[in-house]
Amino acid sequence: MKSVILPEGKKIYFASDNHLGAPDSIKSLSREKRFVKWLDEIKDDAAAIFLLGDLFDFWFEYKTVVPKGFTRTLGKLAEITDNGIPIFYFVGNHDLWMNGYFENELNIPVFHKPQEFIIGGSTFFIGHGDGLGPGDKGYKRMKKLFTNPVAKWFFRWLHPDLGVRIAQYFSIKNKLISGDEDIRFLGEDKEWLVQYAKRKLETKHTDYFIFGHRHLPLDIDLGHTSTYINLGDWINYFTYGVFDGKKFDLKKFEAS
Ligand SMILES: [Mn+2]
Repeated sequence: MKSVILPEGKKIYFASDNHLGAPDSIKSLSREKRFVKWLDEIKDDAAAIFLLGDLFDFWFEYKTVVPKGFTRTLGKLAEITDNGIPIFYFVGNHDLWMNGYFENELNIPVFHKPQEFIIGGSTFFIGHGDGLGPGDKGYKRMKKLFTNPVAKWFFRWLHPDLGVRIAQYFSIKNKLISGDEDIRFLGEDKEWLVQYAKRKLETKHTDYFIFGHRHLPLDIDLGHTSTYINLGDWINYFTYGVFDGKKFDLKKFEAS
C-alpha cells in the first residue's frame, strides 16, 4: 500500500472529469483556465494532488507525438511537481491511452487501476470508477477492446488526424462506448459504485472510497465509519475534494 505524508496544516486535494477539449476547444478553454486557477490556489497548502481521470475528453499517446492543446494545464502540473508537490494520476475511460508521457515529462505516476493509499493515518481506496461493480456489461466489453494491445497497435498506425477525429466522434456521440452514464442520482441501492464499495467493506475496512466518473458530487455514509465520495466534475459542478487529516470535504471552486 502506498502512503502519503500529510504534515500539520497541509491538505490533500482531489479532482476529476475535466474532459478538456470537449465539446470544442473554445468552450473547453474557459473551463481549463478555471482549473488552472484552482491548481494555482491550492498549490500553497497542498501536500499532494490526486487527479482521478478524464482530464482529457480524448488522449492518445503515439510513440513520439501527443495531442495538441492543454498547454496551460500541462505547464501548471509541471510547475507543481517541479516544486516538489506530488501529483498522482488515475486514468479515466476517456484518457486511458497514456503511455509514459506524464511520468517522463511531468514526473506524475499514472495508475491504470484503483489503488489503496494511507494518507495521514486514514485509508483510501482511489480510482476513476469505470467498469467497477455489477452491470455495465456493454462498457466492460468495450474496455476490453480499448485496452487490447492489437487494437491499440492498429489505432496507433492510423494517421492521428484521422484517429483523433474518429475518437472524438465516438466520445461525444456514443454513451455506451464512452461509458458515461446519466448524471442523476440513481439511489443508494442502485449506485453501482456504492454497491462496489459496500462489497469491498465486507472483507476489508477502508475509511474513504474516492471516485470520479459519475459526474455527480456525492458524499455517502457507508456505515462502519466509511465514506464514499464522488468528486463530481469540472463541466457542471467544478467540485473538488479536500482532506486535512481529520475530515474530507467536497467543495466547489467558484469562478471569480
Ligand atoms: Mn468522465
